[in-house]
Amino acid sequence: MSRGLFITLESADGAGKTTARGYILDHLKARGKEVVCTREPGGTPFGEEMRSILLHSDQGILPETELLLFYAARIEHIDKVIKPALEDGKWVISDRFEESTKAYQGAGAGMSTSIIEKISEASIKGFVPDATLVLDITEETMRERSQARDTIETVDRFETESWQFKQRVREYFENLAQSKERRIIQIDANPPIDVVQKNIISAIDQIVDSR
Ligand code: T5A
Repeated sequence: MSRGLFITLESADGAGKTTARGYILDHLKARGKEVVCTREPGGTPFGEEMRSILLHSDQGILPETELLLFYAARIEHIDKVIKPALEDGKWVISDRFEESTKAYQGAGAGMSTSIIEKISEASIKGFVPDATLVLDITEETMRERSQARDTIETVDRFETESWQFKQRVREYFENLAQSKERRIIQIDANPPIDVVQKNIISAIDQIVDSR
């Protein structure tokens, strides 16, 4: 049996990853793939507990603690969910993965790249996705979607960060989307949902057909 493929979705808040994960799942199933859908932070019972702390704790978590918690949850996620599924020949779609740490804790919160790289190397040891779809949105789209979506009840710790923080995160993903790295696929996530869906499905078809 051939190994499955690990595909991640990355973006600033509210660009459409969760929506995309749903139709990618349907499309891959229609193309005969067994698929595991997962997310970060989360993906395991431990990871979901960490998610609740990371997104909603009011205990004033230090940036270093936050960074280590994201990687702790990621180690569990890779070991207990992602690798076993891939070895079983399944395709794994994750709503966020390591690029989110580089964007939010790195670019957003200002943790140094070298510290993040050292912790990454010590914990997940160079495990990278086979493909990363980066949903690229402009500042204008980000403002429109966040106004339409955010209420006091639904916002998490990261969504209450300053606009400058959110801009640094968005710019990280904008630069990543333009990277020449082979696994990176840029998706313009500004148009209406049906247009974005068509482009994402076309990118997924290219990945399937290249296997
Ligand atoms: N985080 C995470 C870190 O800081 N470090 C890390 O290492 C990791 C892994 C996770 C938070 O944790 C942080 C980042 C995050 O702040 P989350 O809930 O996973 O939180 O992240 P969000 O991006 O906030 O998730 P959302 O569900 O809010 O956004 P999505 O998934 O990108 O967007 P989606 O699909 O839910 O769509 C949002 C809304 O926009 C509409 C949808 O219908 C929906 O209402 N929409 C569109 N509207 C118009 N046109 C389109 N093309 C649209 N696409 C979607």
